[in-house]
Amino acid sequence: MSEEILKKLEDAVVEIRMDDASDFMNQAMEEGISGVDILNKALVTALDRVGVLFRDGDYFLPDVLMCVNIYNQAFQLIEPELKAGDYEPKGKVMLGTVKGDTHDIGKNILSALLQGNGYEVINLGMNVPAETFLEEAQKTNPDIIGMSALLTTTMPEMKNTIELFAKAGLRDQYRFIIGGAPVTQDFANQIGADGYGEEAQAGVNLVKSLIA
Ligand code: B12
Repeated sequence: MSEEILKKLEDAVVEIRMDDASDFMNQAMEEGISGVDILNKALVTALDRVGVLFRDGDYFLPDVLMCVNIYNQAFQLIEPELKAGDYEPKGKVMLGTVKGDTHDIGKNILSALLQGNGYEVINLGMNVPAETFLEEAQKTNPDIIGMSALLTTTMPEMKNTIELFAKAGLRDQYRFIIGGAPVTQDFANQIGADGYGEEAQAGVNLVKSLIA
């Protein structure tokens, strides 16, 4: 039964049926399906399908934006559950999507899961220049700095950011982790990042191991 509702929810997001999506979201929550399952088995899978439709030219940018809008409304309903956890911060993580890049869905999922796992998150948002990462790090002193990029053209900003910290003599004060669909472990090695997470839960595990 729950698989069926999740599939209906996924289809409604992909097919831009806002009212249906809202109904299926309510049904899923009433059935007691966990926020993590709603996220991973309906909402993220929906965006994967939207990505394929966009890539193949079946969907255009306005279609993608409408899907993201429905996704965002659904995500808001489960976000409190994802964030609810024990509240003694285990460490501080600063997150941002790099300069030139306005994709923030994946980063925000990581942010919610980290908070749910008891980490304090400073979320700088999207399109964050290297200089802002540096200024904010000096102000807030995080243990870990996480950068996200979804465009091959913005991935080099991750390298620029780490290099700016190195120039300022501050590289070794922080651990840098990176992620986003085009990013790989090889790329992380190339730019001297301390870790790479393929998906948000892997990012949480990475933070746990780096802080422990
Ligand atoms: C939604 C979307 C948009 C939305 C973004 C809305 C938003 N607020 O984020 C809008 C419509 C605005 C958009 C715009 C554009 N987009 Co777009 N978009 C997408 C789409 C369909 C989904 C991305 C997404 O959110 N996925 C779901 C999330 C959950 O996945 P994720 O981000 O990868 O995150 C997961 C992991 O990667 C990881 N993770 C992410 N960050 C981090 C960070 C750390 C530290 C860690 C550990 C882990 C981690 O955890 C997450 C959860 O598991 C993708 C296609 C795709 N399948 O990726 C294209 C895609 C990324 N976009 C693309 C393009 C080209 C664009 C535009 C240039 C289009 C245009 N012509 O204007 C613009 C660029 C705008 C800009 N300057 O950034 C291309 C990129 C191609 C490339 N090789 O660079 C893609 C791949 C589509 C395609 N196939 O062509 N887009």
